[in-house]
Amino acid sequence: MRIDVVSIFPEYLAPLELSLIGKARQDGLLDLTVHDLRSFTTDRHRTVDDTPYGGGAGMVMKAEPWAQALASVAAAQPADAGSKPVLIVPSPAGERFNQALAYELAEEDQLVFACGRYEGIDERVIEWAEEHFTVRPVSLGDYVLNGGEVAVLAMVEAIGRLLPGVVGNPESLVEESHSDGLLEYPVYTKPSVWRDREVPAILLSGNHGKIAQWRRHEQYRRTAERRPDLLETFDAGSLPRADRTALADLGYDVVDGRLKRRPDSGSAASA
Ligand code: 6GU
Repeated sequence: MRIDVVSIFPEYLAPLELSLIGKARQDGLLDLTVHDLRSFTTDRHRTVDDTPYGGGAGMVMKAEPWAQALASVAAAQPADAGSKPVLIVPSPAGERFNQALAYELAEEDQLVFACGRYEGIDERVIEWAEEHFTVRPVSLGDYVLNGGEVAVLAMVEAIGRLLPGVVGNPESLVEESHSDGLLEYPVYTKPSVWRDREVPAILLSGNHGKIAQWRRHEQYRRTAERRPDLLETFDAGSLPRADRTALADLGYDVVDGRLKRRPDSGSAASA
């Protein structure tokens, strides 16, 4: 995969040289280039922003430097690419980033991230970019960051670790939070007793069927307690009886393949 990041703070992306993503770049699994937006300006002051039409606080990023930068990275499209590159515009006004979108974007040949600062980028750039890219404004969540750079660090890590060969043991991708629409079960390591706290006995039993069932039920318990919204969209169409019993204990019944919270059930956290 090829990734281009355009930013006025290229140094902000330095962590992408470290750890798993840094290793993936060294190994040639990920071809990532960070571009300085200011190098695409033509005036003496390397201006990237100006005051907003219509008035209001803050500054808006000018269209032309962005068009020059994006045209340049679009021209660098891999020769074997089958489609237009995807232009991801980090913005609190975008669609929500999640694990499903990470998997979807991990299939692309080229991703371009346009890091906005200030009050955002002149909207005409976004319209113009549709000619060269599939444009996707994307948000990490319902809060505001000063610019797209931190969001790009998060998204590149989430996407990059899904590329073949980046994570050493691909099985660890299967058993993690959100891979199956639920939160992950709790994990423990030695010693079996630590400051008078014991590891759940089932995990020491050697009974792998029982352990798998316990972990599954812990996933339901945690998800009901912390993220009940995830259970509303969870596909409960073909769950084993043991799963349905565990969910019933938490106050959820399966109705038409969906989980329905029983009105008379108490706090989801109590079971
Ligand atoms: Cl992707 N960008 C910015 N600037 N702020 C955010 C965000 C993204 N996601 C949440 N807040």
